[in-house]
Amino acid sequence: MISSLFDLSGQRALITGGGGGLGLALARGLAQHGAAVVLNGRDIGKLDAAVQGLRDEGFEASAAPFNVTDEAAVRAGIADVLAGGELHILINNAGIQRRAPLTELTLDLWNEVLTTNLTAALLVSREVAPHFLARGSGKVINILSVMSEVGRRTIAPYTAAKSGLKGLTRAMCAEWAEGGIQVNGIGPGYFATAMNAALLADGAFTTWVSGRTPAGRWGNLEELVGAAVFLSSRASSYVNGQVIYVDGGMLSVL
Ligand code: GCO
Repeated sequence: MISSLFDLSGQRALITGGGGGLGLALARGLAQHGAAVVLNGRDIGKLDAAVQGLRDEGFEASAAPFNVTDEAAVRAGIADVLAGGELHILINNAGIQRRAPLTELTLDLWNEVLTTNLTAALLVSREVAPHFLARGSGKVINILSVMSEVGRRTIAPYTAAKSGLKGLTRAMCAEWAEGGIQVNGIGPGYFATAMNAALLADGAFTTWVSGRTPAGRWGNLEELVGAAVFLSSRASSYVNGQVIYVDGGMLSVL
């Protein structure tokens, strides 16, 4: 008898920033393990195309277009998602990258990155958690980064936000674990996403990443799915406040 420990049938997952890249790869992975997925984003055209793509693959998918940085829009957006059915899994994946030296950093750019990469996770989770607590179960997965542990030149806002998100993951664990919610993080290393297009176009940088990573290469998006399914399933019922780094060993070796 095959164990159903990682089976997500009957579960419904909301993925912020789910219209492409890492978010869509995670959504597809959860759908491949039985979950119905709700893709959030701001670009309705992109969302609809992503949803249609998943439906063409035979998966149950829908769109939830709202701005995760806007408190009122989040409240209304989550109300719409919950009106469409039970929610069991929340993946806070929405994120942006802006690169500039600290001495040239504008307050607007700082706030834009901190709001999207950190505050949004709070706004969305704060709306969803009461629903999970009322039922006594739920999964929150925050998408961190190796920048939750280390720094790199020109990306201070991103590094501060992802470091803060690690702390927020623990704070959520502290307050929601006894209510039956597991809150954990996934820390991707370097993956070929639109956010990293400028880096991928830089031969010296891509070579540096491969050389700096014990696995000797960048990650493939589907290599993030295993950690997401584990943290979304019964297999992680006693795992809380943890971070799984999927980074090819980058953080473990000098
Ligand atoms: C950068 C990249 C990184 C990666 C990722 C690594 O500028 O170094 O954008 O931040 O995207 O976060 O974990």
